[in-house]
Amino acid sequence: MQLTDAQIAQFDRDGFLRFENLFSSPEIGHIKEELARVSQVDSDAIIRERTGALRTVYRSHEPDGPTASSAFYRLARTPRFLRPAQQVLGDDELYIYHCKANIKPAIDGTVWLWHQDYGYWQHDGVPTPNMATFLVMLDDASEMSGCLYFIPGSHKGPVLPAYKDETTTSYPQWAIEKKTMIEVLANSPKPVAIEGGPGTAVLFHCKMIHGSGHNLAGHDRWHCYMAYNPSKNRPNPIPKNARPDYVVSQNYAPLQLTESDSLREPVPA
Ligand SMILES: O=C(O)CCC(=O)C(=O)O
Repeated sequence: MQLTDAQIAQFDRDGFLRFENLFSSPEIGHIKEELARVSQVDSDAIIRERTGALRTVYRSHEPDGPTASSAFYRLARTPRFLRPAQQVLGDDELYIYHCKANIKPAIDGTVWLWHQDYGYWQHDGVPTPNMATFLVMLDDASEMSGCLYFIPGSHKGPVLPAYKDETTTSYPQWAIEKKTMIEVLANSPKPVAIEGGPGTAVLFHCKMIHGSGHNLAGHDRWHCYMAYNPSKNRPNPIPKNARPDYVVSQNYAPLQLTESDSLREPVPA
């Protein structure tokens, strides 16, 4: 899939682009089956809420490892994701910084405080904020079920002061300081609720200010994320206490665009 000049200009202006029905229902069904399968394994790459409910499943895009899935391997490389990511980052040599599925279960699934992804990734040693993430909705994402909110155009601003929040949820998060965030909200365009149905995809910039609320709905809100980084922008130096490979991948080999766009094709031998 090739973005038009108008789409690239829109990404540059707003910091995100939406793609309705980028994946068909059978494709989403297949990804969900695979995610349900890998989320049963016992692995550090699976993060739980304090209640014990699933929060995040990492690293399903590689050919090996306990959470590996051929559907996610293909999703990372599909031209529907990879080509637009190459275009907005202006670089054909991209690798997956991390792949994760945020489960946000019905009733139990909790908040992601306001943050910028690069607010974490700078601490991982990534030299420049030239990264982008594709999200695909696997369920209905609504305000009730804890959809994301974006502040349009916020990727144009600075990397904001953040603190490591270790109390709000089970997973430590670099969150934007409260005082700063209140000022940002008072002086920015209204946050946009990123609602949509299964198969909707959204590409967003790593400085986009975003967050999401609790899932109050009676159904899960599964989202899958592929974060793309140019190989030349890999963490350098790698910090002494680097986060594990499932969250900050050390496989910097550029992904190859494939002719086949099928998520059912097996991982090559
Ligand atoms: O899945 C969500 O609701 C938010 C996830 C998020 O913002 C992140 O992982 O950086």
